[in-house]
Amino acid sequence: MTFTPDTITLALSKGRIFDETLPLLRAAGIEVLEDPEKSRKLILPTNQPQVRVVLVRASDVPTYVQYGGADLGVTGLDTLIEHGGAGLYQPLDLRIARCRMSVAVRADFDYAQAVRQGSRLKVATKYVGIARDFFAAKGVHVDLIKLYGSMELAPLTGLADAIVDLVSTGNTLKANQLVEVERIMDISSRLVVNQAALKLKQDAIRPIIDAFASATT
Ligand code: PRT
Ligand code: MG
Repeated sequence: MTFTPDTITLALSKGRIFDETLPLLRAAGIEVLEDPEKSRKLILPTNQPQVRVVLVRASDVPTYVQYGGADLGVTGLDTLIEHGGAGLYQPLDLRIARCRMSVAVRADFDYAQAVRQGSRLKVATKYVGIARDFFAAKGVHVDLIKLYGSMELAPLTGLADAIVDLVSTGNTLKANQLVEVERIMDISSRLVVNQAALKLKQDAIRPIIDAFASATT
């Protein structure tokens, strides 16, 4: 594999985004030639010599695309909002990896009353930007505690009154005796494209966007 300036690099994260992007790639005639769950490689070749996939941490996808480490990528709206979207063209809602961003508390915590009384809430989350905007719009004062994972543990240990996290089936909340008290927004994954790459590599990138668009609708 040689990487000419015409090489197209697509950033994906392992797991649900990779898995749910595969059918869209197939619709664009692109087959990834290695299974990321079996290989330790971070750069995966495809059946198209000029197209490669790079595997990055989910929260790093927008950064890779912003700075041109990848020409395009697939990222959750949650991650995209936290990143801010600078330098990114966002042509498509891919409608994959769907879930919702919610507020959850311990079943024995009276959230409605805490809000009514104007109490100051301790909120633990990985999504501090989304949480800050949401509570500010509600006029609720919060102390935000930034976490990198296992948010569900925060209300159970007394670290926080509430969490802001992604919910899909609700099983994780249920297993930890937490209840969803607000739905902040619906989440799905977006195609993001480096703005300079879109101009310079139009002929290669446009067909991919178009194929994704027809496979999505
Ligand atoms: O895992 P890592 O720290 O590397 O990064 P990540 O967690 O951001 O990556 P990944 O692959 O887990 O998620 C990538 C994207 O998938 C997210 O940015 C979302 O846009 C989307 N997505 C869709 C989800 C879920 N559904 C989801 N259920 N991301 C996470 N979850 C987690 C949630 O945080 C909670 O812990 O699953 C748990 C809840 O699931 P249920 O089904 O029990 O409700
Ligand atoms: Mg995860």
